[in-house]
Amino acid sequence: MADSDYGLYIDGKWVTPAGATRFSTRNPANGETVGTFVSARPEDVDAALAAAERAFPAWKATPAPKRGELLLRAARLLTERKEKVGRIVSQEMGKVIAEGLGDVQEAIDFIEYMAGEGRRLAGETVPSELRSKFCLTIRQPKGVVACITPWNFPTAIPNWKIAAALISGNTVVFKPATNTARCGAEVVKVYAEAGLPPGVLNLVTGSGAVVGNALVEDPRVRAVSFTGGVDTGREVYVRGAKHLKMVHLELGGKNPQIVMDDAELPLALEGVLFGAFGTSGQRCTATSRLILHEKIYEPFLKALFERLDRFVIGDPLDPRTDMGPVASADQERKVLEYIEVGKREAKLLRGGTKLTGGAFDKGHFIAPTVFETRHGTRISKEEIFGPVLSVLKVHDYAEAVRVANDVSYGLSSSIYTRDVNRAFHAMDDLEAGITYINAPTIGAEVQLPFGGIKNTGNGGREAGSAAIEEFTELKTVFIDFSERLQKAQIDPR
Ligand code: UN1
Repeated sequence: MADSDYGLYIDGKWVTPAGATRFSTRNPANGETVGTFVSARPEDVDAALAAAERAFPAWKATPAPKRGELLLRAARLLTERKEKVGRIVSQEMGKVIAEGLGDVQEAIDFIEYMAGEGRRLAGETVPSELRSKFCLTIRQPKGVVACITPWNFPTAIPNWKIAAALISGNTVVFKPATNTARCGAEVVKVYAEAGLPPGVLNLVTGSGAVVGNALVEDPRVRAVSFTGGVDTGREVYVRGAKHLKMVHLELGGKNPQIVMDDAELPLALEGVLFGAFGTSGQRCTATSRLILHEKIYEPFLKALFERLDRFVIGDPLDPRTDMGPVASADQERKVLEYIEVGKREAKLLRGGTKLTGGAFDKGHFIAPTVFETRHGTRISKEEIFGPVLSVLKVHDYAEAVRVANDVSYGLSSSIYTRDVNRAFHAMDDLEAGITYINAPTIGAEVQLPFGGIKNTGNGGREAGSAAIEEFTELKTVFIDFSERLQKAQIDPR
């Protein structure tokens, strides 16, 4: 097998089950094959779950700082391979190489952060209402957990989940998105080579319908951590609910960047270019709405178009490229459909086409697209997940906030203003899990919680120390050393 052909990783071994069918991933910039993978069947998922279940007691019993040492080793290996894996990210997913390397760096950052968490995993101690009684909480792993991850951050997001799950003492079955399976497999390789005991982390590649559902439905899986689209997320939640399991969801966004009339306009311009067209708009945190104060509306758009005219679209591996393709044929179709919707209900100001001719013909390239629209149109409310920006004109701050908040999602948000009081108001007023002041909607750092409100999820947070909450059970312990029966709430006060 070539080194771009991968098996499943089950119980500490790379395996290609007899009779397995394979699928391949393709470079969205040129259609070349990036890797081939096993389409796991229900019996393969079963083997992975059995291995994870067997490995759990010993992994739970391993002191958390020791688990942390293994994570640190994985982080070092990934650091050594950053260049190689970053290129694979760009080849398989299409983001430009600086972002491919950034994806891997985000993975490294988070593994290192979680390695340190092995020396904390803190509970709390709380006073008792009774004498000679001690009350505390400890964190315990949940057991076997399933990590189901998307293609847009194909090394970072798997690690947000895997590293947090592992440091907490869980064992993991990991299903990466099918179109970035090689990135997923490269992540697993790093942990395997770091010396993780067999069964602690298992990789099952394949479709959501077969592999994803089998994981979500299996009673051995105590928690599911899923990042992806809102429709699939809802289905995962409902399936998991039948088994009363904890389902953590990170879903979509329709993230606004507000630019007030007192904003530093060149800075706000750089912000929206990065926020809207970085990763070809395929971040949950991408800026998909630009809410402009009417006083700066015309000059701001003029400056935006001047910059877009010089935007370089093309080969993601060329460091001069500003924007690569969208990630797949499916994604291209979906984005182009939305562009058609936009043409009917709004005014197209820039782009609006698939790019063709020369090297573009082999890939899924879409021109950076800007619509002028009124609030309430589909393109201004639904997640598109592509390089499509809706521009909305507002009269004042109150209207900006009203428009910003009037969507079903609430992940990221941003305001550019030099008025410090207004910035603090925005911090409170914007309905989102993340608010940036004078910075774009993308680019969260791993040591802070990541997640959103409304249809962006179901209340949980990833990253930061919140990640530990996702993957642990909180146990309350009462230690009575009074040597008599004490009755809380009943004994005389
Ligand atoms: C995502 O798109 O789901 O904050 C993750 C950011 C990145 C992570 C995005 N650090 O834009």
